[in-house]
Amino acid sequence: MTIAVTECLLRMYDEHHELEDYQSGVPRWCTGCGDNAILAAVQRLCRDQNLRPEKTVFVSGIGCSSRFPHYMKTYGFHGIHGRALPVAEGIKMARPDLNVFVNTGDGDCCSIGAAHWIHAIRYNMNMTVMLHDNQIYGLTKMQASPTSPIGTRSNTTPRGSYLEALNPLTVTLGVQNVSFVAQAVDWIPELLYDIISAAFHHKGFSFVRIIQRCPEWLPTLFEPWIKNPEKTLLLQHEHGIRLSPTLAKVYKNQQEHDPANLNRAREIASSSDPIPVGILYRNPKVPCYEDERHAGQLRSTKLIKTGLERELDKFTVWPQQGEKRVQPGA
Ligand SMILES: Cc1ncc(C[n+]2csc(CCOP(=O)(O)OP(=O)(O)O)c2C)c(N)n1
Ligand code: SF4
Ligand SMILES: [Mg+2]
Repeated sequence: MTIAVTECLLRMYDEHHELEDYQSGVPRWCTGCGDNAILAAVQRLCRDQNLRPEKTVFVSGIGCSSRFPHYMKTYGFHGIHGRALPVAEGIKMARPDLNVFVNTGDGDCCSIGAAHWIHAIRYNMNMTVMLHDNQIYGLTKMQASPTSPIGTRSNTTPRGSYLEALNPLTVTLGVQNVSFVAQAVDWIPELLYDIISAAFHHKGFSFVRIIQRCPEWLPTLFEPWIKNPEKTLLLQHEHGIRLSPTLAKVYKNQQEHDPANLNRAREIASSSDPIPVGILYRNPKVPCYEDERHAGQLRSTKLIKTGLERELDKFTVWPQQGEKRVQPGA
């Protein structure tokens, strides 16, 4: 009896996680970089959800933001530029039981990785995708990205960029099978946490665009929005985010928005001023590709054994006809 109680207590201790169980290393991001706020929110979420580190994986591409997996004491895959999503899909297909998170930059996702992004939306695999959108290539020292506002002066556009910025929200909302789209800003940590948490709880491809400050290359870009709360439109709904009284007092520009309404979501998403913050769209009925393809069954012992034997058979040298077959170990 005493042993059973001790075992039970030990198991509870083992399965309980503190913040430091998810923290790894000292981030190399610049002081004031919005990536720090995203990391803090995600580590808190993992702790609050008591996610098992060995059942959790963070996947990224290349960029400042893509250093994210290094700072999580979980599994991680710091991949190649633009390819975070196919790597994450492969992981989910092989191990649908894992909590899969993706951290990608605006260059990583919307430029070199754009084709993967579009298809990942359609596949709707269960993962939480955070687009760290600082509207610039940070790591490579300030080149214009697809989300840079028109007129952005950068090393590739010294006279100012010529094209209208691509809107990652309207793009995502335009793809078949879209199932979750939200927007957060790094400077309202309470909402950042709530939105990433809602994304995590949604079963499907949860896409969160996080407007992220890069004080190194675009130090004043979001100042007007930070200084004037009227320029942020907070979306709230019983099926979306509920605002705390403190936040509601500061951010008075609010709107009831039912995340089931796709057309309205598209209208709201097209605004960059005010910046809409909250859950734009959620449809829990869209099937996940890994379920449609019964990905979990690929893990059955029988199937793994059959697959392994089939692969090994490719390299087996069978005896010529009439030759005696030598048994291994004979
Ligand atoms: C195939 C390939 N092309 C180009 C690069 C150079 N490169 C590294 S990161 C990067 C852009 C990163 O920008 P973003 O994804 O916005 O991330 P941030 O640094 O802003 O977080 C580029 C072009 C590379 N590493 N690999
Ligand atoms: S360069 Fe910009 S994005 Fe990169 S770490 Fe510094 S502030 Fe963050
Ligand atoms: Mg960027």
